[in-house]
Amino acid sequence: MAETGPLHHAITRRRLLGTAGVGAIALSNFARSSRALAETMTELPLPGGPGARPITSAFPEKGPMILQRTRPPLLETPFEVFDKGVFTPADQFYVRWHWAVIPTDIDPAKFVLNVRGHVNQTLSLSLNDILHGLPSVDLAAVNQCSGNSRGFFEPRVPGGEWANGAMGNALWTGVRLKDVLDRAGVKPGALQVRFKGLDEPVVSDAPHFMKSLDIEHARDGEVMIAYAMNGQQLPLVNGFPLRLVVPGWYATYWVKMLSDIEVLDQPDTNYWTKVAYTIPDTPHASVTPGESGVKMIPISRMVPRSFVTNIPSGQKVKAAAQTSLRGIAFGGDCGVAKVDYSIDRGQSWRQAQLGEDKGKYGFRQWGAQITLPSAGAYTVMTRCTNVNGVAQPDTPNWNPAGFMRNVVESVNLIAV
Ligand SMILES: Nc1nc2c(c(=O)[nH]1)N[C@H]1C(S)=C(S)[C@@H](COP(=O)(O)O)O[C@H]1N2
Ligand SMILES: [Mo]
Repeated sequence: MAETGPLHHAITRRRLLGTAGVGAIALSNFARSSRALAETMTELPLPGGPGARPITSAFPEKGPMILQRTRPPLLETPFEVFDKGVFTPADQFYVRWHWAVIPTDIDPAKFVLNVRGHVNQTLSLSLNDILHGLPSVDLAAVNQCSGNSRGFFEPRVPGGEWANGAMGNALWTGVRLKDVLDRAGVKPGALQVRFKGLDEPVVSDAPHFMKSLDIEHARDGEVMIAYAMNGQQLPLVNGFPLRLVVPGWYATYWVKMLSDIEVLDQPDTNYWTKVAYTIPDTPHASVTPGESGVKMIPISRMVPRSFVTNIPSGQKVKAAAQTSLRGIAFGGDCGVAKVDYSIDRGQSWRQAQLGEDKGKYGFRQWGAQITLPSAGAYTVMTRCTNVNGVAQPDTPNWNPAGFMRNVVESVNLIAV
C-alpha cells in the first residue's frame, strides 16, 4: 500500500467538501417499479432465467446498470464494462444493500465516525479529522459480493440472481483502520472489531447490518476506511462518505456509510456476522444438493477467477484466422500468478500474456491470440492460478446460499 502524494489528498478533500449538496440526491427514485425504470433489456440468459434483464440509468450518480431490485437497490454492472480497463468506473460499479432505510441526505460537515468499546479513548471523528489528521493511502482491490454469479448455480438457489457483474475493482483512497484504532488505543483483551453503517432495517426489531473482523485482521495495516474510489468521492449508493475496504475478502465485510466502529472483548454473535454469510467448511465451500449436517463457517477470503471480456458467449468468429482474446483475472486473496486458456475444452492449455500489475488485490488484464482451426462450435476456457498456487477448479462448486462461485469460466464461440 503506497502513501499518496499531497496532490491526490488535496483533490479528494476539495471534492468531498464540495458535496454539501448531496442531500439533493433523490433516493425516492428507488421506490419506482422496475418496469418504470427499465430503458432497455440486456440478453444474458441464466440457467433458470430470466433470459433478458432490464437496464436502468435512473439511480443517482449511476450510469446504465442491470436492475435486479429497486428497494433496497440491487444493481449489476453490465459485463462489457469489464473490458474497458482494470478499474470499474464508480458510476457503473454494482450496488447491493440489505435494508431499505438508507439516508438520502448526508451532510459532510456534520457526519461523524464513532470509535468506541474496548478502547482507551472513545473517538468521534469528523470527515475533516479523517482527511487531514491521518496519513492517506491508496490500494487497488476487488469488491465482490459473496453471491456474485449465483444465477449460474445449478440446481438454482434462492437469492439475488446475479450473473458475473456483482464485482468491481477500484483504486480506493482512505486511511488505515489500524491508524484509527491506534488513535483510540485498543485495550488488551480485544477480540474483534464490529462495523456498522447508517442504513437501518425496515422494521425496528430486525437486525441492523453489522460485520466484524478479528482484531489482528483489523490491525493488519491493509484494511482501510475509504473516502474515495478511482479518485472521486464515493457515490452515495456505494457508501458515501466512508466505507470499509477489506482487501482479498468478500464484499459483505466492506461496510458502507460506515459510522460506528466498536472494539469487542467478546466474539460477535450478531446475526450478520454469525448466522448470515456462512459457507460449508468443505473444499471450495461445496456440498451435494440436499446434503445436511455440514459444519458452517463465515465466508472470508476470495478465490481466483478469470473471464473473457471482449467476446460474449455465442459470438461468431472467423475460422482459421487469428482472433484476439482479452479478459480480466484476479487472484482472490493474493496476486495473479498466471492465466491459462484452452480452445479445446480443457485438453490443452496455453499461458496468456498478463497486463500491468496495479496491485495484488485488483483485476489484472490478460490477452491471447487464438486460431479456431475450422468451422464449428468451440468452448474457450480461462483459468487463473494465484501466487499461492490456487487455481479455478474444473467443476463448479455448489452450496445452498449460492456463495463463492468457483469454476473455470468459458465462452462458447462459433467459428465460421
Ligand atoms: N452498510 C452496509 N454496508 C454493506 C452492505 C449493507 O447492506 N449495508 N452490504 C454489503 C454487501 S453484502 C455487499 S456485496 C457490498 C456491496 O458494495 P457496493 O454496493 O458498493 O458494490 O456492500 C456491503 N456493505
Ligand atoms: Mo454481498
